[in-house]
Amino acid sequence: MTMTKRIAVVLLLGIASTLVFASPASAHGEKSQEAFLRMRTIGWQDITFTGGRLDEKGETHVAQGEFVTLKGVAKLMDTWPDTLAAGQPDIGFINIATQGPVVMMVERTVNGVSTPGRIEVERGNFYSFEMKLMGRRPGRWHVHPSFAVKGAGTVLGPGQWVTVERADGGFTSPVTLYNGKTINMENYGLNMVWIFQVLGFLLGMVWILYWTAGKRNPDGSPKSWMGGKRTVTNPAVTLSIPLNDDGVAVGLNSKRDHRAVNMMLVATTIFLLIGWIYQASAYPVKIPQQVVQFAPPETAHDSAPQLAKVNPTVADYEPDSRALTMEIEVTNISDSPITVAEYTTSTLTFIPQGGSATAPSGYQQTMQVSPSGAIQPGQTQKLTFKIDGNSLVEEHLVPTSESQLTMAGLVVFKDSTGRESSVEIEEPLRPRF
Ligand SMILES: [Cu+2]
Repeated sequence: MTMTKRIAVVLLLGIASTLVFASPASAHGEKSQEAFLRMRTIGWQDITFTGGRLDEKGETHVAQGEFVTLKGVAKLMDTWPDTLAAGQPDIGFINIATQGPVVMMVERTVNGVSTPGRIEVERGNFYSFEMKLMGRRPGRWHVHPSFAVKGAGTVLGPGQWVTVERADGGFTSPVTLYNGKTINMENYGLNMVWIFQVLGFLLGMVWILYWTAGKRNPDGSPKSWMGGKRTVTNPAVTLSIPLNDDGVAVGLNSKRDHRAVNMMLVATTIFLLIGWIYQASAYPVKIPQQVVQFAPPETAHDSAPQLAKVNPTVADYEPDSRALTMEIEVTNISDSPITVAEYTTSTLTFIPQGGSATAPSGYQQTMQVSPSGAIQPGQTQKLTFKIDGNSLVEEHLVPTSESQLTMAGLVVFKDSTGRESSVEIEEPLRPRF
């Protein structure tokens, strides 16, 4: 078999194997980041997906064009690791993470303010967000809230399966322009985009083929008008002549090549000129793409009085039984009795038995808190959290093989009047192997 044939067979087998054996991706890298990064960076709380219809598994169904609203609170935690590229995070972006443009972001607010783009962020602050999403591409998708920080990366909160069902007439995305005309964002100007893409591609192909395709006679003369150029077949010569020498003297290029290149230059210039004249006359009114960047106002979460002070003392993970035990000393610094409402870390929310908290159903777990009673004002109490670690294993949140053996997250307390406040905890995980 010749080399070319061999390559062709390999390529064919490759394509065939992806067509036959590959299954659609069921995850999208949400568990690939180190556990300590996901636990120490963003604290997710009260994540809800509303709108559409829930099926018996708790998954959301919407038709194309219908809305689902994703709400929640993200805390940029003080436990943010200094080792992350952005030692002091200052620019953030709250968004969703899912399998491509399957829903459309219709409106996003952060701390009650419309937020089309990125925001200025600060460690220790809370960001209460709301994103209105419109079903776009039919299919079953996993949608997460995400928090990106410039220089560091993106972490994901708990997700929800959202099935977008095909609607009669498909998906349209109407937008009313300044001139009162309504357009469909799904295909607006698409023809022109295609025409310019294809023409530009063809110009590029002419250039590439001119310099590469075709064969030469044994004596080195081209077999056809664009027979294989020596620039490609003689790289040793090409490399040994000076940078600004076109190599006519050594037979690399010819007068004919110069003519051909000049013709391609003229054609490309005319192409760009036509494009420029077309856009200037077809779209006379336009504004540059806008940057809207600001620091969101404070939320009730930022100004809420602290109810408790905590001092974590033990984090112990038993690999065989997968039992996680955490001990924390809690001091009630408020004026009424308090109890633990939840412990939230990365995508998971642990709720004391008999308690209730808001989190997507797939990410809600129970934990045993002992003693279970309320802590009186001024009192310091040692609490033990017992957590079934299977959900941690499932979410790749057991950091036993990482550079930082640590458990972190937010412990949320509530008092008898319903006031809530959260405290960050971070405790080295006692290694046991
Ligand atoms: Cu997911």
